[in-house]
Amino acid sequence: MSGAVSEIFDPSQWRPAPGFGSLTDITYHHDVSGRIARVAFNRPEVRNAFRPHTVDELYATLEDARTNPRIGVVLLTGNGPSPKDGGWAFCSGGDQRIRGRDGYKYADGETASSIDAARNGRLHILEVQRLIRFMPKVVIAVVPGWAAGGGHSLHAVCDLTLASAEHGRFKQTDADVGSFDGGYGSAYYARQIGQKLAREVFFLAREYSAQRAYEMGAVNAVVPHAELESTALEWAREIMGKSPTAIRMLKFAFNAVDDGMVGQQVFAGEATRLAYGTDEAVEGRDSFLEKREPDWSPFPWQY
Ligand code: S0N
Repeated sequence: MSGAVSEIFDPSQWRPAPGFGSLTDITYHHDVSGRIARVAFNRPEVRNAFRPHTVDELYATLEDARTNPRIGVVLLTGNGPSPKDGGWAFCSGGDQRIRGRDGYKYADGETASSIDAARNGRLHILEVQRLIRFMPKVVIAVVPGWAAGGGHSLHAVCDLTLASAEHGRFKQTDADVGSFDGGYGSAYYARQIGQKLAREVFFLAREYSAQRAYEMGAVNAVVPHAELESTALEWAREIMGKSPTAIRMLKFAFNAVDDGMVGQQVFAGEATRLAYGTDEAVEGRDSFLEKREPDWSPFPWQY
């Protein structure tokens, strides 16, 4: 099918997002209404593992979706299947061929003096996690295959997860490869499924089917593989029928209890934005500008 980036991608529903023609590791589309974004890992030959460049593209596309006022839902997924063996993946985390002792093994043509020391060893996938977490839009992990390692953490930080019944697989390999996501990937994940189960997932690094992940509370729905993306679009369209302000405030309210002072700051910032739209706040501003005492008399002490 012309324009297809993945076997279960329907090109009639999507358009390439403008301004992102040179992406290599990620594909980025807007749906035909221009209100839903699809961001996909595009390295199926390595189970959609991310290298630093992948994370750069992931961040840029998600940031574009965040700042597009027409977009309310982002589908985060992985293209597939692998041309090598037909395997499917959402994302298998950090590309272990790139990772070195210092977190960065030189690519072809790079030398110690040619790489940017300021970028050396950084784990900017955590910046992507925060972008998903603090984006005032709904991010749905659409899991067509493996969610492993840092890919498992990404699904955990997304607002919702839909998984392929046939190919969806979940595995937290961090302890197998000497890696650990000590933030949203583990602590917040434990909030989702409970401490005992989360510790099992991390300490034993076993494989879980989509159905088992659903039973554990880590997945919202298990969907026949061929219908995964169309179902995700249906969910997204249903959410797009809701109040943008209500969705934004709800997401930040859900976040606040686990995000400490930052969670309070984000929620309170949105509350202040709403308050600025009231006549009461306008009176406060105008009284200052007009060098007079504010007149609060029209505004009751509501109860
Ligand atoms: C996903 C798994 C379970 C799939 O198993 P399956 O289906 O048996 O396929 P394989 O034969 O294993 O894989 C097919 C081909 O894909 C390659 N590949 C798979 N995953 C990766 C990967 N993460 N990095 C590089 N290559 C990968 C395989 O090598 C194979 O290639 P060929 O055909 O050439 O042999 C299974 O593949 C698996 O367990 N994968 C590893 C999962 C993992 O441990 N990920 C890393 C965990 N940690 C993190 O992600 C944290 C993030 C992070 O630390 C980080 C961030 C940025 C930069 C670097 C890092 C870093 O890791 O330090």
